[in-house]
Amino acid sequence: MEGLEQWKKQAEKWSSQALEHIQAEKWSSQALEYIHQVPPEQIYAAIAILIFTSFLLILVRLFKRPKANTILLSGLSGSGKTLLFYQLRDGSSHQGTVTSMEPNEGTFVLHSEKSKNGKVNPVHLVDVPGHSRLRAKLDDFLPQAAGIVFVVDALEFLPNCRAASEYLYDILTKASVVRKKIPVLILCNKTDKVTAHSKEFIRKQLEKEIDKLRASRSAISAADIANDFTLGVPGEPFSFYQCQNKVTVAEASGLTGDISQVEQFIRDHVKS
Ligand SMILES: Nc1nc2c(ncn2[C@@H]2O[C@H](COP(=O)(O)OP(=O)(O)OP(=O)(O)O)[C@@H](O)[C@H]2O)c(=O)[nH]1
Ligand SMILES: [Mg+2]
Repeated sequence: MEGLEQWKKQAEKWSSQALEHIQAEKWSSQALEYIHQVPPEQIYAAIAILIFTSFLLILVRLFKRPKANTILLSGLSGSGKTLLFYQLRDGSSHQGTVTSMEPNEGTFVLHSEKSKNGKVNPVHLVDVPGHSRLRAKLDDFLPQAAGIVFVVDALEFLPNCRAASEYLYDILTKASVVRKKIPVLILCNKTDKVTAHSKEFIRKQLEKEIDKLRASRSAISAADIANDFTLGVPGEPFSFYQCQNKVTVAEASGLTGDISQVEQFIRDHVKS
C-alpha cells in the first residue's frame, strides 16, 4: 500500500516536470519567433550600443584619477618644514639646518601609524622649499593635493608676519585651491620654546595682515591674472572662516616630535 502511494507521488512529480519542460520550450520558441520578427538593423543597433557602453565603462575605469593622497608642506624658509617631514616619516629629527633647494618628497606610512594593525594608506608628502624663487614648484603638486600644511615659525613670527601673510594670501587665492576647496592647516611650529606665540595670536595677526593685503592688491588691479579669486567678504574684516575651503590652525614642534595635530589633519584628508 505504501509502495503504491510512493509510486503515485513520483508519477505526479514526473508529470509536473514534463509540463514545465513543455512550457519552457514554448517560451523559447516564442522568443525566437519574436527575434525573427525584429528587423536585423535593430538587433545590430542594440549590439552596437552594448559594445559602446562597455567600452565607455572601461575607459572611465582606466582614466579615473586615483584618490588624492598628496599633502603639501609649505611656508617660509626656516619655518621647519624639512624637520617636520623627517619627523612625520621617521619619528626623528635628523635633518633641517640647511635651506632646501629642491622639493623633498616621499610616499610612506606615517611613522606613528607603522605599529597599527590593518591597512593604512601611505601618504605622499611633499616639502616645498620656502625660498621665494623655489615656491613656484608648489603649483606642480597642487592638482593632486588633498591638503596643504602652511608652516609658520611661532618663535620668529612677528618679523616674518608680512612675508608669511603674502605667501598664504597667494595660496588661498590660487584658482586650483579655491575651486577644489583644498583644506589648509596653518601650523604654528616650534612651540617647544616658551617664547613661541600662541596659535590664536598668530591667526589674528595673519588675518589682519591679509586684510591689508586684500585692500592693496585689489586696488592695484581689478583683474589680476595670477590671482583670479578674491578673498573674504567685501566690506567685512577678513577672517579665515570666510574662505570657501576649510582653513584651520594648529600647533606643533618638529624638534620634539609633538606633531599629533598635523598627523590628525593628514589622516582626516588622506583616507585609509
Ligand atoms: N626650536 C625649534 N626649532 C626648530 C623646529 N623645527 C625646526 N627648527 C629649526 O628651524 C631651522 C629651519 O628648519 P628647516 O626644517 O630646515 O626649515 P624649512 O622650512 O625646511 O626651510 P627651507 O628649506 O629653507 O624652506 C632649523 O635650524 C631647525 O633646527 C622646532 O619645532 N623647534
Ligand atoms: Mg627645508
